[in-house]
Amino acid sequence: MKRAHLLLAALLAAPALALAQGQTGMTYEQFNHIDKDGSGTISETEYFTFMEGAFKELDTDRNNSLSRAETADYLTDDQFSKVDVNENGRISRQEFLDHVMSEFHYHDSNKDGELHP
Ligand SMILES: [Ca+2]
Ligand SMILES: [Ca+2]
Ligand SMILES: [Ca+2]
Repeated sequence: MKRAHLLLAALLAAPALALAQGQTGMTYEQFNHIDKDGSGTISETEYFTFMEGAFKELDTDRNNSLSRAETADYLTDDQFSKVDVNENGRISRQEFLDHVMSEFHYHDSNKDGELHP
């Protein structure tokens, strides 16, 4: 499993309790991997760039959407349905990015545009 996939799984599968506590559900190593400029925080741009890359890696047949098969190792059926907002059985790039960016804003509890470890 590639590193990006592990991180994605951690982010998307973060337990509800951790989310409620405002934690990112990331390990130290995952955090540093996304924090490209080493500032100690993850900016919106760093997060977006990482997630665009994660989408490309998951989209193994390159049709610009994610099937249940492509995400089977990382998302449960319930999680898939949550991201597939228009319920067409595929996660589009837009649905994916909308979802992960809403997570970013959720975790950015002090609204400074940065995620702190
Ligand atoms: Ca940073
Ligand atoms: Ca695909
Ligand atoms: Ca969809």
